[in-house]
Amino acid sequence: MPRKELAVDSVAEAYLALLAERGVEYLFANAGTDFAPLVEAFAKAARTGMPVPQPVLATHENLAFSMAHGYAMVTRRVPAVMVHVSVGTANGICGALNAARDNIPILFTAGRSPLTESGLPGARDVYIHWAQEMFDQAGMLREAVKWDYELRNGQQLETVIDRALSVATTAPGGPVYLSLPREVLAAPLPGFSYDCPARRVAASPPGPDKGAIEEAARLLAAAGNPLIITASAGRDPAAVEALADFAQRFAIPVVQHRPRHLCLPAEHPCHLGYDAGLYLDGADAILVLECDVPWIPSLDAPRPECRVIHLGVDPLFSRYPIRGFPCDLAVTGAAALALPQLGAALDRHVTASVVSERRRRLAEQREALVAGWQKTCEGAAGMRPIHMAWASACIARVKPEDAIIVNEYTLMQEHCGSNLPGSYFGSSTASGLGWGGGAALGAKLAAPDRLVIAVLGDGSHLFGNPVAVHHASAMHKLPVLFIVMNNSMWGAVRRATLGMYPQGEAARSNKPPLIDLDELPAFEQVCAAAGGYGERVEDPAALPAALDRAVRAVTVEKRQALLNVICRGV
Ligand SMILES: Cc1ncc(C[n+]2csc(CCOP(=O)(O)OP(=O)(O)O)c2C)c(N)n1
Ligand SMILES: [Mg+2]
Repeated sequence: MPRKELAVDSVAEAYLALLAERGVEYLFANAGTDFAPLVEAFAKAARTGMPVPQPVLATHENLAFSMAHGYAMVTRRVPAVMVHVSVGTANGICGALNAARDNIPILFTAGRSPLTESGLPGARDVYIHWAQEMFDQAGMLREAVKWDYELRNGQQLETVIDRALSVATTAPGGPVYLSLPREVLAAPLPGFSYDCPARRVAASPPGPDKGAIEEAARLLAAAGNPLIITASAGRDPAAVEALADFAQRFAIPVVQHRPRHLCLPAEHPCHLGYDAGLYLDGADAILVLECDVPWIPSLDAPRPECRVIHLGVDPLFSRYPIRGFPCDLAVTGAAALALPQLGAALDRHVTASVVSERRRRLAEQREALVAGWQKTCEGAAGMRPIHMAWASACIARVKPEDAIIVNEYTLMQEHCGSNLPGSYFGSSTASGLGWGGGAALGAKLAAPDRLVIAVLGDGSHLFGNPVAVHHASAMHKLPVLFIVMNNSMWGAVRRATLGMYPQGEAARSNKPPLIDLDELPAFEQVCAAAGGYGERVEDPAALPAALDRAVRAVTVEKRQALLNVICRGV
């Protein structure tokens, strides 16, 4: 088997070279004293031309992680993140929770305080090296990662990196964590050789069991009103095509509940929007496809006799402590592999007349749904403060077909649909806020020729460390269009309170506590302070032209832009 030899001086150099060799293009980093051997190795590589990942500086760990997340969701490649020992890890954990629930593979690494108090190269030489050490640094995030380990010596480097990458990328993907003590990185490593290509590779995605597919086909064939609910099937763009074909052939409606990816093109005739609650009652069989929460049981539920099939790489979501949706059949399998097989099996069971009757009904349902959306949008158009439906429709008007939308939960997709697989990304169901701005920058890094639009709430924008985000956009030349749907509040907290206590004190209060965000800064000026274009928009009629100007700033002037859209509350 072919092996490669590298002339390196340190483990740090070999580590970076191996990452590049294994396809890691970027290392998103927030540095500290633990980085000294890596900074040295990067500097040497810049002089010698040895291929290493490109270092991308991020001035907060949350930003580093969300940029990596954004890059990975678009490219489906593994990035590396490196943060400073225990404290940097602590700041990165929210990002790790988001990536874990979104099945995004990321090699999350952190230095470790030097282990030795003197003697070895890299031993402790700053007072923080005592206090920052922890008994179990990885213990903080073990629940959020698929695997964790510490690099103990250079001899084990190849095995450790290959294992980290193969575990992270094997479906269901997710972050892994590797700590890198400073002395180990600094240790001399005369002569490093490794397998090329790697001999420890990721496992193939699971293909479904034939019997389970046959049973699923039987259940769906027996149903008069089957329904598909999905959220993440589109993580794999090949699954979008498979789903579009499957739904179309059998005229099965598809609802995307809180989607994290585009699972079905918005104009597909089987697309029945985003609210599964509307159709649960009529369904007699439901295929829950790559979807952790297909409906909210305390609000809506299918009828007891409705049969429910769950299909996905981990259809039971085994890392969720509790998840009790009815499940008459669980099929383990990647959607792109399973749907064509399910289609072939279903073909043997269904009759053309059943399908054509269903197609007729589906067309009516879709027409009514789209007409309802249209009506809402028309009603919203003149509202001041601006209605999010109108803002979403205005975004739809300016966005090119291949634009990438990063939605930190405020865009209304029914008014701003996308058709291209890989063109829409919603926040992880872990919903650790502060993801959208960084994820949009990572998406732009992955797709420099596409317009990337981040749609954020005023609250989520602040969680995302806006100064750090705008600085990163300028520093790394990643022009993104940020749209802040600013309702001057944590509307979700208000909705939650009114939902639980509709007649309560808070509902009667003009200003219940912990909801309003008074005296918000002029977000557009923060963007402008970093060299971007910024505008505040209060008049709904002025929004389309403001969007045109902002898109122009991003696409023609190649600088970031932010529209601070003053929106209605909830
Ligand atoms: C890290 C983190 N902290 C707190 C929350 C709880 N939370 C969920 S939504 C929300 C408010 C978001 O406000 P905004 O982005 O303005 O959107 P709005 O609800 O106003 O539409 C908060 C605080 C969270 N999801 N993540
Ligand atoms: Mg808000």
